[in-house]
Amino acid sequence: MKEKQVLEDLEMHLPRRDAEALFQEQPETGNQYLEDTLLRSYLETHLPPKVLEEVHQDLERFGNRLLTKIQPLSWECELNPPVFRQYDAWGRRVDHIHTCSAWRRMKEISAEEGLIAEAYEKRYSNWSRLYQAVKLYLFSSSSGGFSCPLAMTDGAAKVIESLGVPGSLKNAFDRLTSRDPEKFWTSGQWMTERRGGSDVANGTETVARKQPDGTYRLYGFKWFTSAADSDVALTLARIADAEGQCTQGSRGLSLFFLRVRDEEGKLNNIQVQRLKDKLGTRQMATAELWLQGARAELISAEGRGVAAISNMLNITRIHNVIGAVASMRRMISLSRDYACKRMAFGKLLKDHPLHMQTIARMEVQVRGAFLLLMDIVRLLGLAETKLASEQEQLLLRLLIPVAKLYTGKQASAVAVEAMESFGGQGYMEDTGLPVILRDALVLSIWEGTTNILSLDVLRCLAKSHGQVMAVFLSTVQKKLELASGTEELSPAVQRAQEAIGSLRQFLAATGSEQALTMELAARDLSYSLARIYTGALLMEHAARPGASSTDTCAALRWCSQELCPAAGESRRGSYGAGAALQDRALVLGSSRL
Ligand code: UCC
Repeated sequence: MKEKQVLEDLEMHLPRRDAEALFQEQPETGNQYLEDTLLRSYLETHLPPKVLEEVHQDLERFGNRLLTKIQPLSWECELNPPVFRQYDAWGRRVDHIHTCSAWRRMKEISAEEGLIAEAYEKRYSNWSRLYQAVKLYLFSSSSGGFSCPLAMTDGAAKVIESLGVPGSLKNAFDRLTSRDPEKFWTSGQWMTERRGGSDVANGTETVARKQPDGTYRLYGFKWFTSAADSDVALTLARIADAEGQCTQGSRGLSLFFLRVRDEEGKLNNIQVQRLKDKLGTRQMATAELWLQGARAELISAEGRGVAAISNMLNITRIHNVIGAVASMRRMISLSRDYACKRMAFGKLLKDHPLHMQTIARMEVQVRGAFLLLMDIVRLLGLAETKLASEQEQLLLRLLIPVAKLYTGKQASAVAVEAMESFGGQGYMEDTGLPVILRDALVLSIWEGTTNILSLDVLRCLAKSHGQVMAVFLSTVQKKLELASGTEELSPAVQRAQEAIGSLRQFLAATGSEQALTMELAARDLSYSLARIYTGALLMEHAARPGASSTDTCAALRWCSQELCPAAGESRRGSYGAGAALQDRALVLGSSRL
């Protein structure tokens, strides 16, 4: 009797049926194109009407396909990472990398959607590149990691195109840019060897030996080869002379093209040592490869390998920016949806001002990053159709490393912050949210770390003898002049003008300083360029006819942060020899100075 009462009480207070059911609503997104008001307003502002009409129809269709067909495949890719089988049952070495059917389907979809082809067919002239980037941006966070091979495929196609598509590479180019899933090839970019991935000039040990037929055989060990299931790859090696000697350093490096497997699927004298055990991007096979006489074709002038592959690097770095913006947009869209569904303390999260402030701060970040990305692909489109001025080409060269390094950091920060907006659920693997975080964390590492890219910014400034900076400043100035016609933007314009003044002073003061000063300032200088330029873009967007109050708000908020951290740090003496010694003491301990 007593026992029956206890059971009845339990049932009254906490019916088991309810406790077992899901009691929080899952955050979701709809058609990512239709829901992205900033993207749509950008396209409406910039695209010619005829192009906009066609592109709009395709993007709406693509947005639906992503939602209903592609996103489920993406999750399958995450659940079924590649598996490496080194030997068959009878002890024969097979080095087989097995990828799941969803991953292989992503390859077909990429071809069908023209995710690479669009940029090379140029059917919308200078707007084709931007249109391709928009599709990749929408695809990125539903791609199950397939954005990575696409980045390298695009980079390889770009290198081949820049060589004038030589006859020997015509077939490869056609396949890399094909819309036919049966023909479509992807490419790898094998740059990293066991001495590391940043100092390519000194770290590359792979040797190329010329064969009587004019081809080469490559011997070496590639330590980090992304998308090892790709059909072809571009890679660097040192050509050995008749005595077997190689030139060391950057001037000894040449660029090669190779097929990874032959028609029967047999590896091209390549052994797979193992797959990498990575924190994220687990959907993708990244491998250590031994090149044991892999047949390859020399595709750069001898000793010009780094300059030749930099065409690829600049494209993959833009893809990195696409990935960063896409991942921020996805996280924030999910946070926003959750805020409209989740009740806490008696009301929906969206009715808690502090919660909304947190998401709004992230929204400002992604808006800025998005406009920076659009500006870069707009410039790239102009350059690729020979419509870019010399100044625009210089600006593009500068903005690529600036955007790559800045958005990589933004993406990591936003992913962590957005995860918190789901409470403990954000930390649960089966929500899919940790995947977004893990995959975002690599964006500031691969394709050049933040510091390496900051040094690339210095390289770019030095090589142009000040011309790049002049173009940068005059471009920003023009945007500010445009924005100054809009009353509400005046506090932002003023802050940006002050930041430019500080930047000019900083450059004038450090121009004559030693290399150490510039090296110590490189990261803060790059951040300053990113913040000032992005602020100008946000203002430009907010000053257009038909802009919303949200556009103005985003511009004002962006510009209320410190826009020129380099000037402040310089005033604090952070870039002197004394500061460098203090840095060492802080890190190593004074006893080891
Ligand atoms: O392979 C990797 C993983 C693949 C994953 C793909 C993911 C794609 C995105 C995903 C989307 C979701 S990661 C590979 C990581 N490694 C790097 O990114 C390399 C990082 N290191 C650098 O960038 C270095 O700065 C180096 C390698 C460029 C430095 O080499 P050097 O030889 O010391 O540099 P130099 O001597 O300064 O440059 C040689 C030439 C110069 O031209 P000339 O000789 O005409 O004066 C430079 O101006 O190359 C030119 N150059 C460039 N040109 C160098 N960098 C560039 C550039 N970025 N653009 C144009």
